Amino acid sequence: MGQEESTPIDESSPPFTLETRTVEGLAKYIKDGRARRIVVMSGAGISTSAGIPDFRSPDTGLYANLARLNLPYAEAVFSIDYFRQKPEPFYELASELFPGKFRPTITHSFITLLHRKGLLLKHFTQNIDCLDREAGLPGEMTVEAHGSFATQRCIDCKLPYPDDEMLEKVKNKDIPCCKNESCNGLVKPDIVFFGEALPAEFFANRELPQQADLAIIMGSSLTVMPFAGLPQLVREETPRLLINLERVGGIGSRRDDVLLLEDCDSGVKKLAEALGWLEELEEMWATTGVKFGVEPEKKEEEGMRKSKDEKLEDEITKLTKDVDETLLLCEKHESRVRSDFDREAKKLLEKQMKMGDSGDEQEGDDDAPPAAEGSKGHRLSHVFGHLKKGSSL
Ligand code: CNA
Repeated sequence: MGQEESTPIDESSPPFTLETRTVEGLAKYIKDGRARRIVVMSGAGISTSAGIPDFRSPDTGLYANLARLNLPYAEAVFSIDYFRQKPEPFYELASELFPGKFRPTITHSFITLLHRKGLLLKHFTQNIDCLDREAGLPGEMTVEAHGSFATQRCIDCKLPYPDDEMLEKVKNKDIPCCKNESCNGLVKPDIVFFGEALPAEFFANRELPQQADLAIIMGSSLTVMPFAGLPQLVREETPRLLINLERVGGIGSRRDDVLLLEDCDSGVKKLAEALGWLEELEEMWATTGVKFGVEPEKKEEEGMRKSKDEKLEDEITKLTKDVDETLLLCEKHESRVRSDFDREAKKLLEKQMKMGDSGDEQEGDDDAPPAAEGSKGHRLSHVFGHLKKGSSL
């Protein structure tokens, strides 16, 4: 496999297959039904947000953090010769990485979504963590190029070892040995160590990238051969999307290469959004959290939406109550003012009637209601029409 031209494509050079070399251009290509055989190629970077370190990221990568295992060199933990002599460091690591502890990422769910939409031709992965299976992707859709923790066997006689017993051993950091007592060889998960051949399945499916009408490469440094050669097998006119923190493997040098140099999870969300699949993807990913005690996000969202509606309703009820109370207060106030007024008016009337009887003329009481201009005898009759007819104020 020759080394791919790595010079980035000249921006001014137009794409051949896509309308634009962008996520939107890719989404249109998929929505137009032109991508029906998608091949995904993934590496450790799709699982880092689940909490599993990759190998080679400086500081956070596994190789940068193996000092505690006292290895002669970092890769020794995955060397079959070293394992034969000293299996303990591998089992120390295995107890940390064993499947069941980690929730799949939204990127794993995106691969499952491609499959459910009938668009996934194959998922090639270098990962050994089985998180794609945990995200609901059927085992036969993935080529685990470097094997996985899913099964295990004796490294000498190859006798398979039971899953439940393996789980117990790994939990207790015990070293499992062959069930055949005459063999008693070391048992190892079926992950490919340095010095071991790749599974036959890898070679049997190696032609698939040539049949693809879209390749999505995610979270790999594309440094481990022969896996690293797979993107080059994709036909020249077939679009390739790289979602990775860094540019790798010469991707970005072809006319239909699209680069999203960022976190895998945010990259797949961008693509899903451009496709109009984001809600569906998030709902699918939410289901993977149940096992880990994470409430499905959709429910949370619904809850949030509901409580927003409820809050609005509460607000309206409160406002209505306030208005009612204010109106009631106004009515009470009006009726009190009115009755005070009536009382005063009545007092004034009686006084005036008395004065009328005695013939005295007297200026209005200071406390009495104001008199209408120019009126004397009928000052308040237009207001107090309910008072005794024929009476004058
Ligand atoms: P690697 O060589 O460690 O490279 C990882 C790549 O992913 C690098 O280019 C990183 O920049 C990039 N990356 C890291 N995090 C992210 C992220 N969140 N978003 C986007 N990009 C990111 O790993 P490869 O898979 O390329 O190397 C192959 C080895 C790694 C295989 O043999 C695996 O078995 C092995 N491995 C697997 C796992 C796992 O199963 N989860 C973990 C660690 C190593």
